[in-house]
Amino acid sequence: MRKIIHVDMDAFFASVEIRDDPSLRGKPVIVGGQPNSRGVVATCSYEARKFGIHSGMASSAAYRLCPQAVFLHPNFEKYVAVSRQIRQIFLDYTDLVEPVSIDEAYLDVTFNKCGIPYATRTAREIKRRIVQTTGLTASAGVSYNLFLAKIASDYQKPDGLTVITPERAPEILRKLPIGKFYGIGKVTEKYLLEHGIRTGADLLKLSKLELVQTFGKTGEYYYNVVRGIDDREVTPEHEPKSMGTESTFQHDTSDMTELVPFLRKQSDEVAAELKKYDCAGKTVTVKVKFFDFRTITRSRSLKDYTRDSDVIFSVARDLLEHTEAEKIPVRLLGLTVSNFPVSQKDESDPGQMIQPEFDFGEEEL
Ligand code: DCP
Ligand code: CA
Repeated sequence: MRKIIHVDMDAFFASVEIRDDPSLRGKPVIVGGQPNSRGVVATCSYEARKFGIHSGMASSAAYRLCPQAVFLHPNFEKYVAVSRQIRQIFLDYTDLVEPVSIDEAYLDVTFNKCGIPYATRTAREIKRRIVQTTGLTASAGVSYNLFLAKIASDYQKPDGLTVITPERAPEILRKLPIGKFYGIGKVTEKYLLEHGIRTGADLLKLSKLELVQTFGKTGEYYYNVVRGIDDREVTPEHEPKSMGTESTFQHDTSDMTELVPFLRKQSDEVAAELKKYDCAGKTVTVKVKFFDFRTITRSRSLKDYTRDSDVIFSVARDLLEHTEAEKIPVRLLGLTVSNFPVSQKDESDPGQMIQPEFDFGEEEL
């Protein structure tokens, strides 16, 4: 049984603006386009939501519903900065963090770095640290799969903490409006409502065959998710540790006038890849596989990080010239740049990994 936490900041853009201008506290605040523009509402404070205002609505329509609302332009740099801060907090608890948007992430805390035995306690601590660090509140959901954790975080917004245990899941799923199920978008929701399927309880009545015939592969997912089954895993952001390329020659060769231009081309490719992913590395490695499949690697570390094709090439060439490539026919050449700047994620101490007995903690719905 896994322990998944879904964390979602409350009225995110609006909360950041209110934090930075306390005179806005308690007022309907709308972040997005101005009322006299063609813009839309990015988000709004909970006070504004009472007037029926929501994300995606035309700002002019929002103004008609609540003329006294304060309309603000978004400050994306500020939101990204907060997003980084919360992600850093998550990484103190687990490396299995999957950000889903600027203000939302899934965490798999089945094995957590701090040895906290309860997912609920972990979630409470994360919420506390988010307030401490950013001055903002988040809602958290705790459960045994991603879908239920997400439903849970939405349950008691704002500043909520909800646990969905395996015992409570069936009841919650039966009552859940059909549009809230993962993968059911506006079109499918409309279709299902037209066919009298309004809640999880209605969805439960449909057989797997019926669902697959109507919705294809997704139908199978609907069948499972309403039964509390969701096998999706928390997939952390991919952080490359190195970038490289290798290829085999058409004919084995010891001819430097063939090998060196090959390495030049590989240096250009690796440099382009490093630029594309905004990476730079300190270590250049050349791999040589000889005709008899004997393979060697030669590396050198530089003083500075580089993604410069000329620098990479000159090091790689020197490394190659110090091998037996000129004497023994070469079958394959590879070039890799590694030793990227250590991200804070890698610096954090993995600490003691413990697997506590299964328990969501003391919290009940
Ligand atoms: N956002 C946007 N346009 C949308 C939806 C959202 O620009 N149509 C932005 C503004 C939100 C942020 O993304 O602040 C996060 O979106 P959420 O859906 O999580 O909404 P909020 O965080 O604003 O509110 P909630 O408390 O309901 O999570
Ligand atoms: Ca949010």
